[in-house]
Amino acid sequence: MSRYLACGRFRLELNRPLIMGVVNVTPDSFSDGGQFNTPAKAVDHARKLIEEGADILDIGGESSRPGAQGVPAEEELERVLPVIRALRDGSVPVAVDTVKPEVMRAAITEGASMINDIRALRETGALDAVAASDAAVCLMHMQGEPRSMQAAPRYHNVVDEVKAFLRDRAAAATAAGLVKERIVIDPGFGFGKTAEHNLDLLRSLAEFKTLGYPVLAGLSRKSTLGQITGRPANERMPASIAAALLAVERGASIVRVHDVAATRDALAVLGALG
Ligand code: HH2
Repeated sequence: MSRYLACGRFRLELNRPLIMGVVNVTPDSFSDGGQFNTPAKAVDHARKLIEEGADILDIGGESSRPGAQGVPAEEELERVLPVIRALRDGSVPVAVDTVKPEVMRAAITEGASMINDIRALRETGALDAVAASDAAVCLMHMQGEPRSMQAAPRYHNVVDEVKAFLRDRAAAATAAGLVKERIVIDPGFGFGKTAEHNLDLLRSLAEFKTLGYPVLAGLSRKSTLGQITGRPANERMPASIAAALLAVERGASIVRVHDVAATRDALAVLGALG
């Protein structure tokens, strides 16, 4: 595995776990209830996350929560472009959470350094949109589509199937011209998976590293943590910290989280053990 991630003008060393801070510019995200649904509020929130120690910001203009409806590209761009422009000259790379090639292209042109795609560049034109740039990409596994993915998730062997999918998508990305140093893989916790599937993936997370790419884990505030603790999304911070630590212990290079300051402290304790 490469020791760094090539991410636009940034080179992120992977000798310690990195924190990706979530900034949803959406009215309907499950996790933060549309609190940052104007560009100005999202930018303020992003700056706070940088102060708290975020290594990457993940800007999302379309909710992918179970049951979510898609938004047109123009609306997504109206949400994310002002945020990218306000943050692009800052100290940390800006990732954009999108599945649409036209949003990817515009986001990269406006200064995004990474594309975070829950469809792993399967949309027609998405591979080319990223390959034509120097942006990094996160390839995530999802069974089905957000609208219906939680209806009846089914696998013979969730770990093997998700691994095979990510191996194929990484091969497609390298065939399209991306060097390995630009690619991150993600098993996609909660995307067409039951709580048991998610726990199987977390237990076996170390196996994903054998594919040769840094692994990103996004468990923050997710419903599996709600099922375990009985708590609503806004009370899942302690469970999210535990999940982030367990993911890093199992080899995750990047954790995608809402609570950056608390995650930073928890990872500092883990790091102190050496
Ligand atoms: N999870 C969410 C969105 N994007 N991207 C990656 N790579 N991995 C994830 O696990 C992941 C993701 C869902 O969380 P959130 O952004 O808080 O909610 P919403 O989809 O409602 O915006």
